[in-house]
Amino acid sequence: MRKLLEWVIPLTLASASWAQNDGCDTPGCELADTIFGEVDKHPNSSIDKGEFLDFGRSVFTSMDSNEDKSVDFEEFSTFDFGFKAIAQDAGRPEAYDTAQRILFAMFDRDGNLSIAVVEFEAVMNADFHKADLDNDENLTRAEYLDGYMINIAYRAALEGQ
Ligand SMILES: [Ca+2]
Ligand SMILES: [Ca+2]
Ligand SMILES: [Ca+2]
Repeated sequence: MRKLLEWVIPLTLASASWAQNDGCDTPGCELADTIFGEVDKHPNSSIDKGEFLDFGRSVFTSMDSNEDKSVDFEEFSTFDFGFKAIAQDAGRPEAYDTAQRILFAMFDRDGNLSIAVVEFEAVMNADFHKADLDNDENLTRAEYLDGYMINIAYRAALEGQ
């Protein structure tokens, strides 16, 4: 638990510094930007909650390779948006592994070492609202890049901030 807290505080600080940066100038940010384009099914440059949760469901299904409706750490760590290659290129594979463990622990709210569908959806829901700074039920590109926990965690790992 102590380890988790040591991470969360720098993550929060990193997130505040990114909020002033609307340009994308790192591979991690560019990848997050590409994913934003995938989630935004009706391209209007913001993601509504339906799009966000639909995307979450398809990610959950992709991760759950043995189709038992839960995701264990092995399944979770095998799935990769592309951040892993960037971490390897940047010589930061250990930081990436740590970020994955932290994210897994966040999703696994009851700590039974597996993520159930309800846990996953509850966290997606909470993360959407955390990122939606103006509470308009839509995530703009900036809100998504700077406020969504997954992006913050992986980018912090990749960029060493
Ligand atoms: Ca599974
Ligand atoms: Ca669980
Ligand atoms: Ca918003």
